Amino acid sequence: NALLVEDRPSMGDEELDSVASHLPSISTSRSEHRWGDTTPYAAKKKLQSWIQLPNGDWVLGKNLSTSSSESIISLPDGKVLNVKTESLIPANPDILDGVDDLMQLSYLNEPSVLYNLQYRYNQDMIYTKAGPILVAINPFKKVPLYGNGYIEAYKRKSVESPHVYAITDTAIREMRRDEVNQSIIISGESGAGKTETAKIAMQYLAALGGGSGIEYEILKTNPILEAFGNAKTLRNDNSSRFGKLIEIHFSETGKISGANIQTFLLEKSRVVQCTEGERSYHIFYQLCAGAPSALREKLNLKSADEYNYLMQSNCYSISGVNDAEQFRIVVEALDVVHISKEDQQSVFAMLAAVLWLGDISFSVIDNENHVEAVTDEGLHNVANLIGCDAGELKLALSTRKMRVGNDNIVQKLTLSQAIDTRDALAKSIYACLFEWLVEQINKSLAVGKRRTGRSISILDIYGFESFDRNSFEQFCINYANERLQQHFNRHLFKLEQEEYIQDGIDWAKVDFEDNQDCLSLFEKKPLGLLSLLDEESTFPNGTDLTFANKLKQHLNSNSYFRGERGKAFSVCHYAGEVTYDTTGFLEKNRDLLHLDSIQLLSSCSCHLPQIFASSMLTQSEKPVVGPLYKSGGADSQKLSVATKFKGQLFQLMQRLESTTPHFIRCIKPNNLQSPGLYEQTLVLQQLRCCGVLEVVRISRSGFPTRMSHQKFARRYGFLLLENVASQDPLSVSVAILHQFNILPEMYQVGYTKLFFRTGQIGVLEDTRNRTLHGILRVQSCFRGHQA
Ligand code: AD9
Ligand code: MG
Repeated sequence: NALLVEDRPSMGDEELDSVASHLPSISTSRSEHRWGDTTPYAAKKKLQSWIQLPNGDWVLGKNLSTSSSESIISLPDGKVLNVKTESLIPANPDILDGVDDLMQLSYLNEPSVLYNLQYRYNQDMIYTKAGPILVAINPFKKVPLYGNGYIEAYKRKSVESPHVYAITDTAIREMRRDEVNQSIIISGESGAGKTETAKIAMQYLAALGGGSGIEYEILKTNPILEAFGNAKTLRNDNSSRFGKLIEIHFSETGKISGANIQTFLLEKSRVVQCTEGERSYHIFYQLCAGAPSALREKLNLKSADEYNYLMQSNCYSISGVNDAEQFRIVVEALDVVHISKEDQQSVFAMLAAVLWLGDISFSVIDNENHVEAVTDEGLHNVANLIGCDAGELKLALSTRKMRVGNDNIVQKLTLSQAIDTRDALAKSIYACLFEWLVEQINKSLAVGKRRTGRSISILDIYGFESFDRNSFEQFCINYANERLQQHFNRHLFKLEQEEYIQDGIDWAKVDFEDNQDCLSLFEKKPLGLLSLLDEESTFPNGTDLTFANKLKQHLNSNSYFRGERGKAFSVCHYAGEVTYDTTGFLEKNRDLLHLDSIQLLSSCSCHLPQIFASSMLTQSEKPVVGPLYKSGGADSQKLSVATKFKGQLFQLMQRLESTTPHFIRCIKPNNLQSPGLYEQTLVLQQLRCCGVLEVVRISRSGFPTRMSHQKFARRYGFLLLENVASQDPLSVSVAILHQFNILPEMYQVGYTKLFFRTGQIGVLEDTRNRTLHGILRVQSCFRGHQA
């Protein structure tokens, strides 16, 4: 690895090492001693810099000579380069290699951050702190960091390395100490490890707060929600297609007393449509592979590769996963969360109904291209499974009742309208089933009587997304991330501010950026992205194009918005610019299910369809004949998807505001889901998107390096050329600052600590190392003479 080439000195290593080991360390953290020990001391005498290669990767170069304009640099592969001095980015002294917390780095630049994370990742140390955040880099293999032994060690605080366990432990302690609810906010892009991280945190909570037995139930919600809400995508074999907040409640004795799960924005479209190489939700394949014969017969099940909805993506299995075995695990988990066998049968019937819906076909019945559902196996099976008359189902899929003026008329459907109606029904049944399941689970986990009202919430939510083509889903996801980012910024700002105030520092000199302007672009009424989307969604003649044009007409002067060619527009998010293609926006936002379909469900003899219908009707004020979705005005009936999501998000933020947050940022080191591969540019882009570099930037704009007066005086005091009158650490420290001409704006003197702008300590360290090296050379010469 190019970055890890060691700068081995030719002689005197041991001697230098032994002297170095007697010097006070720059930090008290144990792990740092560990890293410090592995590095030959003499390596520190040379100044090192980062040089960017044409492919974007960074390599560590040795400065052979430097003038103000040009420098001669030798690269790890032996090449010597002549480069502009201003293009060099300073590297940290080797003593800081692999530090536990990026904030300990003297130079907080991007290559140094990347290198430090990689240094640790290569040794399976996948967790690193960045100030208050935990960074977790997906190992894509089993790493020996988990289980009871580790849980016990973190509980006793006998290990200090950053870990999800450590974060969770802090959350538990702070909940008890401050009597404030806590939250663990996990984000990162698809496949970065959020869901695994959430499970690791839950494992720790269950181990520490277990005892009542409810913790076992809580852990069993994972296989259920993953079966119904996760799918294989091109990015992740087990991708969550919904956001999740699980709130775990504690009793006065510190035991888990119950939990509550809230889910966000399930990707419904996957049920009816799925890209090549991806799969629909796991549960469909599990059911087809694992249902016992009596159930197969009852549901008339075929194998997965015979259903239209599952056939289109041409992908049926996941390597290393046995769907039949998973089905057994899910059924067992359903038992644990007290879903009755009868309800389980209904759930499977709904799943089969969805699959059979996809097999219903249509035939043209007149010369105006109107169609009618074909009375075949598919239609009969669906009718049987949901408990309705086959004729009624056929009618609901082939016609639409409308109210024109004062007349009720029946309109026949064209093929594409009929397919949309059928697919909308399948999507609704599945989404309702998912919601119903979560509701049942919540009933089972309902908090017992002996609760304290204290809780720890874990948020596993999709991170910022920017693809080649971004649609309505990315629009919602990125809006959510913009909200979370604001929460994050404000929290960090508060933390920093508290520390400065505590040490008597003038914190007004720290500047923070807020993303409020971008949020306003989304939320402003009536001329924000969400309002305009809702408005256009209510117009019968509104199309994606008219929507895009309206945006351009009203928002072009907003600096966070840019109209693009055709139906597209761009938003400047905190994590970068994203171009959205509005194709499908209106339809996805309306999420239309016609009243005919709802009425059909409510007439069914099975109880799940009835529950689904009534849940849809509670959203409508009055059942009228006609398209159900209309927003604003007297006959407002169903909230648009974006508005509902915005409401959920506000609620979520309110809940989070009242908690002490702990942030975990998951990073995916490569796109191949393969162990050991660390792609710098990919990691860098994520560090930027998930706010790690923002934290780094914020602290760089403040005074990130902190050292107590004592430690500073001890470490650099011997460099003083003149004796200081008073030997107290503060006077010695101030004398050092003066001697080295450290500019007043580069540091602040607090009550207990010195606060430095980034990079300042690096200069002192270099001088110290050069001086020490000089002393040693003199000593060894002297000894040579004696001999
Ligand atoms: V998505 O947005 O839901 O598509 P996640 O949730 O971020 O995504 P997930 O937790 O599912 O990613 O992790 C993806 C895969 O990485 C897992 O299936 C594991 O194979 C792998 N992984 C993640 N974290 C760990 C870990 N700590 N140890 C071992 C891991 N493997
Ligand atoms: Mg996930």
